[in-house]
Formats: sequence, C-alpha cells, structure tokens
Amino acid sequence: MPYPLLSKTDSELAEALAAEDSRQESHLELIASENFVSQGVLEAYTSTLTNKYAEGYPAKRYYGGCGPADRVENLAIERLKKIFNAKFANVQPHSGASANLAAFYATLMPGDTYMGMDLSHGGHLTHGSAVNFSGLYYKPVAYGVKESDHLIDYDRAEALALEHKPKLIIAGASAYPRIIDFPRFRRIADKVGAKVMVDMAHIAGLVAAGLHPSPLEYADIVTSTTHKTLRGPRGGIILTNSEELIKTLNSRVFPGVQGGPLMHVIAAKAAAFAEALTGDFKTYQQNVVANAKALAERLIERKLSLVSGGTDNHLMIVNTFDTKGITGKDAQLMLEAANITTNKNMLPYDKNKPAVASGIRLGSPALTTRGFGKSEFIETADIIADILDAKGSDAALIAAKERVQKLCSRFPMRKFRLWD
Ligand code: DSN
Repeated sequence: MPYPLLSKTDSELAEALAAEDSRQESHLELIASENFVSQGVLEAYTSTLTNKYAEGYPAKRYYGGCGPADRVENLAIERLKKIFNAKFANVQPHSGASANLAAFYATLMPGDTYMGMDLSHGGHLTHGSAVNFSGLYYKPVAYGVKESDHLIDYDRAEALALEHKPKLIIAGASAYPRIIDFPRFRRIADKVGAKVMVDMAHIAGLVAAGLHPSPLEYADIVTSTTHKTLRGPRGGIILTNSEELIKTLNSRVFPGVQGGPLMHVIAAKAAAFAEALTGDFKTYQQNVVANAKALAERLIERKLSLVSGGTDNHLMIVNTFDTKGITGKDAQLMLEAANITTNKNMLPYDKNKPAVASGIRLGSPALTTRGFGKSEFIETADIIADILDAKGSDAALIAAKERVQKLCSRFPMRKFRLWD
C-alpha cells in the first residue's frame, strides 16, 4: 500500500501522491531536466534531518545539536569535490536559481553589466531574463546561436564583450544540444577582465562521467542543480577552485540569500554524489548520450527537423512547426494525451510567441534511468512521429497510448519508490 500512514490519516493527500506515482508509472517522461532518484536518495530525503536547523557551515553553526548534520554536509562536500575534481564546494543552495543568485551577489553589484545566453536561444531564466532578478537588478547583454547552424556564435559573443565590457560572462544553457566551448568563453572573458561563471545544471552528469568537457579549469564559479542528469534530489550546488571566491560565495549563500540549509536534501545530495562516483553511473551517462542520439536519428528519419541538426548530449529541440505544421504548444498537448510528457520550447529565431513556441524539447535521462535502451527510444520516436503525422487524431492517440502502456509495463517504476 503506498503511503501506509497517510492513507489512514490524510487520505486526500495520500491519493494525490499516489496519483503522481501512477502518472510516473504510466507515462513516458521525456522532459530533459527531469530524472528518477534511487531508493537510497529517496530514503535520505525522507530522513529526520528535515527537523534540524543548521544555519552556518560544518563546525561553525548557529544552533546546537549539529554533530550529525556536520557529518552529512562534510560527506556531501567531499564527494562533490571528488566528482568534479574541484577544490571547494557549497552544497547548501536550495535550487539552481538560488546558486546563481548567490553567484551574482558574489561577483556583481546591482546595475553591473554581464553576459548570458538568450533564453529564447536556449539560455536560462536566471541568465538575464527581464522578468527575473538577473534581468531586473543587473544589466544583461545576451549572446545567442547563429541562425545558419544553431551553434553558439562565439565571435558575436566576443564582439559583444568587447563592446559592453561585462564583469561576468555566463556559459551554460537549458536547451542547447551541443558541446559548449568553455576555453573560448575563458579567452573572451580574459580580453575584458570578466569572471566566468558556468551553469552546468543540464550537463552535470555528463561532465561527472567525462562525456562533456569539464568547465572547472576555465570557470571562476561553476553552479548546477543536482536533479537533472546528476540524478539527485532537487537542489543546487556551487563549485570553485578559488579560496578567495569560496569565502565570498559561502557568505552569499548563507546568510546572503538563504537561512537554514535543507539538511535532509543535503543528505540526499550526499547519497546521489556517492552514486555519481561509481562505474555504473558512468555507464548510465554513456547510455543517456547513446539513447538521445538514437531518439534524434529516428526523429530525423521520420522527417522531423532538430535544432542544430541533432545532439551531442542528453537533449534535443524538435521543430514541430516547420516540418509538421504543429506548434510546440499543440505538440505538447497531443503527446500528453498519449501519456508522453514533454515541454514546448522556443526555437532560436522563433516566430511564435513563447507560450505557443514552434517546438518541443526532449531528453533521455529519465527513461534511461528507467531502463530504456536504444530500441525503446527508437520505438518512442516512432510513437511521437506517428502522433504528429496524424495531427493527433483520436485513432492515432488511442494506438499510441497502447504502445506507451506496453513500454511502461516492461520497465516498472516501483523500484524507485519507498512504500511498495
Ligand atoms: N526549468 C529547468 C529546465 O527545465 O531546464 C531549468 O531550470
């Protein structure tokens, strides 16, 4: 019985939680930023550390009774440093956005100019969007990708840097399917005396496994979430090799932008980091990349075009509008009706509005965790293409849903839950 206690004391909540379990069991999860944590991570996440206040850092806390919390946080820090071969780490950010806020706070003053990738070209909300702190309190200058090949326009980024003299240059993206050239960003930054911050949230797992070049050597600050390819609990981290910067960063995380750390989440991060140090994790990441490629190649065979023509990492952006005449919004809705979860996504130079968009973003991390291999990803591509070719007709959706159900039942999710 899922949620054995809650189902007796709070059935309303237990039912809502069970509905989410069923959704995860019966749907194909293709959102590129999601994943399924292990039982170990889940156990740590539900530990009694959620009860503990531990403001401060190990051995320098503002509350008593922090002995076990110190042990947990030190384990998380040491494991994280080892994964990425970094000298210093902060594991307290509640999220990637909090990590980025602390990094801004450590390197910029309000009104300062910095550069980040355009959100509509694959960047992130916290890299300069007008509706985010990064756009409201600072002066962002956006670089992007070329219209011709959808690759980052490093020459233009350099020209912009020389013109605007940013104090900080951010590399990293949430919808960029290719390798990012960190040494090039370092060289651009050095020409104008800027610091480099890399937000590797999407590719952290690939970096950990050596499947994407590491930014550590080239960046002053590296931030990330822990729940995407890294396959940990929802949360953020900050890394640096600079002793001076880590002191500032630590004080900007706490007391700068956060109070008490979420110690149960830090415990779950420690559990995930131990997994990321294993050979199995490397194999998993190799499969993530191979599966993304298989999915991309089959979609192209089925006459869907992909931004930049394919993928080098875990994700791809599918142009549904120009190839099938379906907006990203409608594609997302059609696929959801067949139990396939994706998100609509702007294409670079998109003519549709963000809420409509011309494509969808697909990623392989979650279904690879579930056990899918290349043949299942090829079948997934065929199901998607069949739905889009039929413009989401009722008959196509019924047939697709059956195929999805067959795939899901071959790879049960129960192993990822505590209560069954
Ligand atoms: N919202 C995340 C994503 O889906 O990529 C980025 O923070």
